[in-house]
Amino acid sequence: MVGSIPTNFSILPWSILQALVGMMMMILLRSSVQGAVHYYDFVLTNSNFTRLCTTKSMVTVNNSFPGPTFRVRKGDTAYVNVYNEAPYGVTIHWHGIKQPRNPWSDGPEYVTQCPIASGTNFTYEIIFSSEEGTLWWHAHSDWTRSTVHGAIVILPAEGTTYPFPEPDAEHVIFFASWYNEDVMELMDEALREGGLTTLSDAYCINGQPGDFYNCSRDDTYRLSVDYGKTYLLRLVNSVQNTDMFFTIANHTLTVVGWDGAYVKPYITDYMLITPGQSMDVLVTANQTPSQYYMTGTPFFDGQADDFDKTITSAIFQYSGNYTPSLPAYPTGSPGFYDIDAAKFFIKNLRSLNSPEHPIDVPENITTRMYMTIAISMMKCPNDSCEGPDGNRIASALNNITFANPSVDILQAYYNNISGYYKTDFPDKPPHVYNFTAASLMTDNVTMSEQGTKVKVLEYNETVEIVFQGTNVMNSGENHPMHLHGFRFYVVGMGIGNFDNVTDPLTYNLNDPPEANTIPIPKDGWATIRFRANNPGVWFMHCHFDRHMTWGMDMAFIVKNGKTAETSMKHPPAYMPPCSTDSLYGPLQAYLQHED
Ligand SMILES: *[C@@H]1O[C@H](CO)[C@@H](O)[C@H](O)[C@H]1NC(C)=O
Ligand SMILES: *[C@@H]1O[C@H](CO)[C@@H](O)[C@H](O)[C@H]1NC(C)=O
Ligand SMILES: *[C@@H]1O[C@H](CO)[C@@H](O)[C@H](O)[C@H]1NC(C)=O
Ligand SMILES: *[C@@H]1O[C@H](CO)[C@@H](O)[C@H](O)[C@H]1NC(C)=O
Ligand SMILES: *[C@@H]1O[C@H](CO)[C@@H](O)[C@H](O)[C@H]1NC(C)=O
Ligand SMILES: *[C@@H]1O[C@H](CO)[C@@H](O)[C@H](O)[C@H]1NC(C)=O
Ligand SMILES: *[C@@H]1O[C@H](CO)[C@@H](O)[C@H](O)[C@H]1NC(C)=O
Ligand SMILES: *[C@@H]1O[C@H](CO)[C@@H](O)[C@H](O)[C@H]1NC(C)=O
Ligand SMILES: *[C@@H]1O[C@H](CO)[C@@H](O)[C@H](O)[C@H]1NC(C)=O
Ligand SMILES: *[C@@H]1O[C@H](CO)[C@@H](O)[C@H](O)[C@H]1NC(C)=O
Ligand SMILES: *[C@@H]1O[C@H](CO)[C@@H](O)[C@H](O)[C@H]1NC(C)=O
Ligand SMILES: *[C@@H]1O[C@H](CO)[C@@H](O)[C@H](O)[C@H]1NC(C)=O
Ligand SMILES: [Cu+2]
Repeated sequence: MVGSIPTNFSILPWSILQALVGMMMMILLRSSVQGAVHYYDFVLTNSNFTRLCTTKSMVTVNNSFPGPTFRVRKGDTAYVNVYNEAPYGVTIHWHGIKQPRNPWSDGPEYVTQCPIASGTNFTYEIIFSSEEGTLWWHAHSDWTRSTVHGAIVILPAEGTTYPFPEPDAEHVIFFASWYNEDVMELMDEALREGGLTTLSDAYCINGQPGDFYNCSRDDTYRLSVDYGKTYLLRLVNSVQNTDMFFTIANHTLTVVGWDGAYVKPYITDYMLITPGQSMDVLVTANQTPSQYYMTGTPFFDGQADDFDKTITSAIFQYSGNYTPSLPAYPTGSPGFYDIDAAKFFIKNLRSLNSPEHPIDVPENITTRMYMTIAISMMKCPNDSCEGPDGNRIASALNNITFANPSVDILQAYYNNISGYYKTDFPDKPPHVYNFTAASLMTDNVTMSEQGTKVKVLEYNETVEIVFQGTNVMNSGENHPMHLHGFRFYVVGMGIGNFDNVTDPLTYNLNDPPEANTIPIPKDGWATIRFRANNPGVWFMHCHFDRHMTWGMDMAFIVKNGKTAETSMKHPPAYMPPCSTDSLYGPLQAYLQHED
């Protein structure tokens, strides 16, 4: 077959051959410059799954948990037609993908769209730009992220390579939570009663809890490896409310990517990955052929001690002939409360900052924000809620508890409809107090104000946000803050109250890592910078779902620039209408009226 090609070509006249070669060149150029276009169908349905000896019906994409992984190259475009056959409205977010000029397909419910109603479909246009590595997709409505999620693999553009030796193979390692009960019912109950939320029953790796749970051993995820080969593992954490440590017994890990950007290779025995983050790591199968546990153990730094204290596992299994013993268990896995191990890991991530992967850290800042992060409370009628003193548990950024509007902010902004949001999100906390004091229980600190407030930015502004973790309600813990529409540089991090004179002197402007989700240290601060060069409406929130639902959210509106290329794209012909059967929308509206 191959030999016949030149023969066929030789009978063509020279000019036609030239034209053909020209056309092929053009196609090649087009595909390397503009990227390929992919089409996918996602079908959201309810179906039965059994874990821990419990069978329940839950919503997934294409009956799979986790859902399908899709693979693209840097700069490609994907169209995903989502058919919602679930019994309630759902939206999908393309986590970490900047979506230049295209907030219409970003996905957070009531921020950029209303839910796709049951029985209808909506097509997302996903525009890949500078992202390279591993990102993911997940539902961004109610708590459906728990079962509606999957990985996105973004390979280097055609003609380019990884900044490390080509791995022999690659695999996705996806962390999620498993609840024996229906997560929508758990959410309904938590919001109705205003108290704490139910903990998960298990964590999973690639949909399986693993060997340390009942009724799970037969289905533990096994990764088969060959001695001497190097594997690229693409980790994603979609756990609902818990950070995870990841370890492989007897194997060293080399972290090379974080949130769809490369980092300087960092060699370690364990990793910390928070909900919302994705990380790429190389591991070489260079140990005695045997079986080794890969474990996901929770990391918790709060005071309430209310987290799922179980361990998920999978098996790193060498191929070949050997007498299998019990898998080796990691000895270097940090303890559940090992705050120093967590800090040490984060501190060691640095951007690659090479000629092929340069960075561009904003230096002249035009907008500075200082933003407190707090667990808080709101009053309930007759003090009838389950939080302290009959109050409703809430959370806030700069004392504002975000409320979902009934019409999404993007639509209201684009069509100039007033009444759904205000533009007065504060640049700093309304009161300065000792944010990290040991006891912060007085009403003037614990009670937050509910509202739908955004911060408006001019196109191309350079933004710096100092996040200040607080101990309000004596509930200090780390919060994985996630920004849509951008990737930011993490230029600084520290413990205690931010000092605006001495702390900036510690900033790393040379090789700060780029990310979309960063854990703000417990009773500490972190500084991020980004350039507001993506017009649209972009959500920012804690990636612990219970905190997000309680109101630890805000949004940016980035105005259009002066040209068409610096302005939002026009909306697609169809956006889901804002009158749906979503549980959260009406429920929250009801709560607001009740107060
Ligand atoms: C999902 O399922 C639909 C219908 O069975 C199928 O056409 C589609 O290709 C599947 N999508 C993916 C991403 O696997
Ligand atoms: C799902 O599980 C429920 C309860 O175990 C059962 O009643 C139902 O028939 C199952 N549905 C399907 C499609 O298997
Ligand atoms: C719904 O799906 C059909 C194909 O099944 C497609 O023609 C139509 O464009 C989709 N509608 C939206 C809004 O995506
Ligand atoms: C397994 O089941 C036993 C007996 O029902 C129970 O005591 C134990 O807590 C369960 N273990 C886990 C990890 O769920
Ligand atoms: C794994 O490491 C432990 C601790 O260093 C060692 O005792 C054990 O023999 C190793 N296991 C294998 C299978 O090499
Ligand atoms: C920052 O502003 C100063 C003074 O306006 C200017 O000299 C400098 O070039 C700017 N730096 C960058 C990186 O834009
Ligand atoms: C609050 O309590 C009063 C007196 O018991 C009762 O009349 C009223 O209906 C209650 N309000 C709500 C919203 O439950
Ligand atoms: C704030 O509270 C912390 C924790 O109690 C304490 O160590 C620190 O000294 C306090 N700072 C100030 C300025 O009072
Ligand atoms: C709250 O009230 C307490 C006690 O009256 C007071 O010491 C504290 O300064 C107040 N804090 C704020 C932020 O107003
Ligand atoms: C937050 O706002 C509420 C309601 O306006 C107010 O009572 C409280 O003092 C504020 N808290 C802080 C810490 O500013
Ligand atoms: C945005 O700012 C950068 C740096 O100052 C500048 O190079 C660029 O031209 C600006 N872009 C637009 C569209 O104004
Ligand atoms: C620095 O912090 C102090 C007190 O915390 C405050 O008064 C001052 O306005 C801040 N300066 C800037 C430039 O934000
Ligand atoms: Cu949080």
